[in-house]
Amino acid sequence: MDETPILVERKAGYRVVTLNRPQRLNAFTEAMHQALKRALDEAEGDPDCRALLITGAGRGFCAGQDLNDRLSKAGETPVLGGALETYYNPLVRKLRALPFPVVAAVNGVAAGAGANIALACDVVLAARSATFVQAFAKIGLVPDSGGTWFLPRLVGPARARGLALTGDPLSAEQAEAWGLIWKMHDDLVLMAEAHRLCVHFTEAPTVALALIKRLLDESWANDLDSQLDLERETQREASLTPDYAEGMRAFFEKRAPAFSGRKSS
Ligand code: T3D
Repeated sequence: MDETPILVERKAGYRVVTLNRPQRLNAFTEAMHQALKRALDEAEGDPDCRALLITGAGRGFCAGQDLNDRLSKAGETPVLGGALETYYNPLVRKLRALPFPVVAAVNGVAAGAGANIALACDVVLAARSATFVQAFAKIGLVPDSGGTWFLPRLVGPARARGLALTGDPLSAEQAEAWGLIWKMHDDLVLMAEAHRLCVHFTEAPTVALALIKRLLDESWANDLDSQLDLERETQREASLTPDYAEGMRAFFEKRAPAFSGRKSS
């Protein structure tokens, strides 16, 4: 069943990573984590990769940890934390740090760590039929994979508490209305929209986008003064890229810019 837990498709300028354990709603096993890590490392190492699309095979996006791997024998109490340290936390950190936009196309239910891994992506699109479920409290756990960080920042403390404490599913429509995700699309057009966005990113000033990701993430820990300083330094960095020069030329020549996405020419 797990022969290929992650599928990778190379497109012109971006890659599509599909979580591929549809019988278990793409729940995570160690093999799937390892394959996903390889896929992300390879995308990061490819200078021609300027965006990444993550989606799920079948009717779900991802149901979080495969609970079959946590069944304990009689008399044993499993102590969790190891998988967070080894797999989930590095995965969330990697998604945030990838030097290009990561688009999640949430094609169906996203539960537990599956929901929060989607939220760790830069732009989250969801099918109308998708749901987001903080399933953890239903089995006596706490949200992980960044859930307690993303939720209050995205939807505010009251809604974050409601979602995390009840574990009730949130529809894609409500998720969009609350600002948990970027956009909901009808099921039939979700993937076309996700690809369209990735193609857009392949033509974008990739280094500036990576700097934007960093600025927005760091803003949570900064006061306004420090953030202004960081913007000044980051703007200097952006202005040294060939894409800034090209953007300026294109503006004055009244044409579309041809961004290379490279750090230097
Ligand atoms: O180290 C650590 O463990 C800590 C890390 C924790 C990270 C976590 O993610 S903890 C949270 C784990 N996830 C869950 O608790 C979610 C469990 N699943 C559900 O609550 C429901 O399946 C869903 C709400 C996601 C979807 O419900 P529904 O009715 O659409 O589908 P279903 O019938 O429940 O599931 C379909 C099949 O997938 C089913 O198998 P079957 O009966 O057809 O053979 C079901 O057992 C399987 N499945 C769904 N989620 C998981 C799973 N199998 C293993 N692990 C799962 N997480």
